[in-house]
Order: sequence, then C-alpha cells, then structure tokens
Amino acid sequence: MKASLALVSVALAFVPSALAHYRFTSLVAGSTVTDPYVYVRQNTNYNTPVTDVTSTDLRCNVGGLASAANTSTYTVSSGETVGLALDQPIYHPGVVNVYLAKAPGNASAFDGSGSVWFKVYQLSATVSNGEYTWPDNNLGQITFPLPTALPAGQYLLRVEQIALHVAQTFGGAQFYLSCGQINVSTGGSGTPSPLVAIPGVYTGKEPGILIDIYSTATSYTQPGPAVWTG
Ligand SMILES: *[C@@H]1O[C@H](CO)[C@@H](O)[C@H](O)[C@H]1NC(C)=O
Ligand SMILES: *[C@@H]1O[C@H](CO)[C@@H](O)[C@H](O)[C@H]1NC(C)=O
Ligand SMILES: *[C@@H]1O[C@H](CO)[C@@H](O)[C@H](O)[C@H]1NC(C)=O
Ligand SMILES: [Cu+2]
Repeated sequence: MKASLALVSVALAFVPSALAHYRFTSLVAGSTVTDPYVYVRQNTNYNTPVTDVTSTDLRCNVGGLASAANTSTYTVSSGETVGLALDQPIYHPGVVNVYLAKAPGNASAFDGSGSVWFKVYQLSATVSNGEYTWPDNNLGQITFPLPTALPAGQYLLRVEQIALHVAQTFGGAQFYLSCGQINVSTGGSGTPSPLVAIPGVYTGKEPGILIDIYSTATSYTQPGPAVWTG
C-alpha cells in the first residue's frame, strides 16, 4: 500500500497544474493573504472534492474538524473584506457560497455542529441565450465585505465552490471547500439568519446541484439559504 501510494504521489507531481484540482488554502483579510493552513483548517484529502452532502466532511472538508486546534484565528473588524485564497484558480464551472458560524468560545475549539451557519456571500450563475455563465471561472480568491451588523466574536468562515461539470447525476457535484477562523474584534448588533446545519443544508437534489449544465439553460437557482446582509 505504501509503495503504491508513493507512486501515486510521484505521478501527481507530473500532472500539469491545469489538470489538478484546486484548494482553498489561505485566509485573506484586507490586502493581506496569509500563509497556507495557518488560519485555514488543513484537510487531509489533498485536493479531492467532497461529493456526499450528508457527510460531516461537507462542514470543513476531510480532516477539517481534527485540525481545528492546530489552526490560528485571525482578528478582523466587521465591514472588513475577508475571504479565502486558492492554491490555483478555480477552473471547473460552478458557483460559490460563503457561510459563517459563530463559535460559543474559541473558533479553534468549535466543531460547527448544529443549526449555526448563515450565508454571507454568493456567486451565482447567470443565463443568457440558453447558456450559463459561471461567475467564479479563473478566480484565485473569494473575498467579500463582512456585514457591518455582524456581532463581535469568533467565527468559522466556510467557503465552498460547487463544481457542476459532472453534476447531471446524483452525487456528481463536487464541493471544494475549507474553513478559516476569524475573530471579529469590533462588531455590530445584527441577528444573522436564516441559520442552517452543515451537513443538512443540501439534499443533493436541488436544481442548482443536480443539473446538466450542457443542456439548454433557462434559469439557475442558487443552492442554500438567502444571504444575510446585516
Ligand atoms: C500545524 O499547522 C502547521 C502550519 O501552521 C503545520 O506546519 C503543521 O504540520 C501542523 N501540525 C499538525 C500536527 O497538523
Ligand atoms: C480560548 O483560548 C484561550 C487560549 O488558549 C483560553 O485562555 C480561553 O480560556 C479560551 N476561551 C474559551 C471561551 O474557551
Ligand atoms: C479577538 O479580538 C479581541 C478584541 O480585539 C482580542 O481581545 C482577543 O484577544 C482576540 N482573540 C483572538 C483569539 O485573537
Ligand atoms: Cu477537478
């Protein structure tokens, strides 16, 4: 087993980067791009996407709960632009959702369980002349301004890109995702809603997840709850 794993690693090293998948590795705050996996929970499945929407791995990726304590928390202010950067630009057609969950204590001790997640940002597809346009094509990072009404405290910042190139069969959509850890030092007094659980938020049968993107497009329905704008 060890030998064959090593051979796979060697083979992967020679795959042109355009053919490898991509990972969300680094927290972005303002104009600062932090080092990989310092403020982002490190996953253990390299760049393999999650495809089972009922798995706990959908929350912070495979290994993302176990690496919590080894992940630092970055202090930001509400209203600041934050997000996650990738190791290489997104190239599978798809859409993006960003969720936050407030930790009861330290973000590094939070497993993100329960109905605690709310959506703060999304990039959805547009349709024109029967064709989809994918908003995230070639992006190297996903960033957005934190709502100014966001209360102070520590949060998990979860970015997912749902790649839809083989999503015409159930379980075909690929979820590329990571969780960062942020500490909102000066916040507002809003009440984020609606709150959802991850896993739980998706069935995998949503029209924006189980979809043949190569057929004639009429509309696109973004998966997940409405964005909380504060
Ligand atoms: C902890 O994270 C650092 C990067 O911040 C990494 O170099 C190190 O390997 C990690 N340790 C464990 C046990 O995962
Ligand atoms: C958060 O972590 C710090 C440093 O490890 C610790 O002193 C503090 O008690 C923790 N706070 C909570 C609410 O767990
Ligand atoms: C979070 O921010 C507050 C306010 O600036 C600060 O007192 C606290 O030490 C920070 N916590 C962490 C874990 O960075
Ligand atoms: Cu891929």
